[in-house]
Amino acid sequence: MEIYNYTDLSKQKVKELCSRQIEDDKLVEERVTDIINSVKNDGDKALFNFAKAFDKVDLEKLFLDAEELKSIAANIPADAKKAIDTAYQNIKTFHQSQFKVEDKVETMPGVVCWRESRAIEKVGLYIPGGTAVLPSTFLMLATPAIIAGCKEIVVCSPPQSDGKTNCYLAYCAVLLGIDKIYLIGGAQAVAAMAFGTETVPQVNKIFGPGNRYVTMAKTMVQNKVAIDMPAGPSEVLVIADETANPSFVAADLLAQAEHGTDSQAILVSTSNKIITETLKQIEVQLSILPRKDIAAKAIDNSYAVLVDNLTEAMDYSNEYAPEHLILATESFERLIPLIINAGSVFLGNLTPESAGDYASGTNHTLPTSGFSKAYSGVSLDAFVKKITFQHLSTKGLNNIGPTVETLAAAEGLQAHKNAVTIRLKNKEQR
Ligand code: HSO
Ligand code: ZN
Repeated sequence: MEIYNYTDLSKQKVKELCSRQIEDDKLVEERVTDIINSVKNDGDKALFNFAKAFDKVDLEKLFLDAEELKSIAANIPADAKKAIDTAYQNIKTFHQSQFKVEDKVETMPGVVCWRESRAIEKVGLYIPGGTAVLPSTFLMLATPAIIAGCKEIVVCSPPQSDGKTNCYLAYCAVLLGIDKIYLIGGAQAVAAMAFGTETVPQVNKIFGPGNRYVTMAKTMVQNKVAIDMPAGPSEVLVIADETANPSFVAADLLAQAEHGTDSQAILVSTSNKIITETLKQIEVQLSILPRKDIAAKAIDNSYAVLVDNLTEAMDYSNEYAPEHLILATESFERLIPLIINAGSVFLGNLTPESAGDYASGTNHTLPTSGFSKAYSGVSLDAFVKKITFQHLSTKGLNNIGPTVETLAAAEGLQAHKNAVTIRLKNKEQR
């Protein structure tokens, strides 16, 4: 892990350090194009073939139904069941609190405007398999979808080698009342949900993380469906001052690093001592991690920055725009107003990112790769559209009419003007 001194860094170097390495994805793009076309042309048949080619399973059918899910879910260990129940309750409580009815506003006498939310009718949730199966992602995506009132929730996850799903995902489905999991992974799952097949319903918006193929597919189907956000490798930036605990900081950096070799774990500290001790702690803790090979590579791609003070640390963080920001300092309170760009923030020395990854209630589907400069993480809002309404009374029409007429005339749009004039003239119908 390289260490930089902030005062020695040129603006250009800061930019470089903050820019995420995006590989040339030409090959991925070509392959995903082929996959999308196959699913578009051959529907289910293509999905069975991809299951055989990529997941190495001969599927009899493309989904598990409620009965099958129930019987797989029965194998869940009691402690895992309890943990999922607790996480679900917290996620539900937090996302339910985001449900807000907005006030009607009278913008001028007789002109009333307001907004109402309506759930997106059909949503598709992608739950990754591969090196880590993530039941937590299932909870994070399905819970707000259910609260929002989405009518159809299509869940895709790659099949295991036995052609099933694991007991954790099956238990989540039972708990959430989701009666089907489609056994489809990768870009083909995204294509199936974007275009629909004989078995898989077409959806209006696709959510969920995934590998480069899934991400590329989501990018490519955007002229057909909406997506939650562009996704890149997961990342954390930890701001630590002398009140931080190096072993906690190291643990947080490693928690991020174990996600994938391309994950980034950045340490920004006001204290040289904290940096040195954290690096020592990383060595100690890394050596006994089951995913040490993955984590070690990610740590190699990461770095630490020594800054003069916490304001400078915040400047760096805002430029980096992390997915997760941990403020490992007792003075986190005064830093909150300085945060401009971050997906989700973890305050103080006792708040690990893992809490938000699993169970505190906040969503873990967050903007990566600097997109926290412009995107929010997934929340209830992501599953609804806001529709605006307006009503003009006679008084309202009289009040606003001349303004509209003048503006329509200025734009040379006579029909627009007429739509008002005809009403203003037609007094008896008002
Ligand atoms: N840190 C990941 C979410 C996750 N962590 C799932 C563990 N399981 C992206 O925010
Ligand atoms: Zn995580």
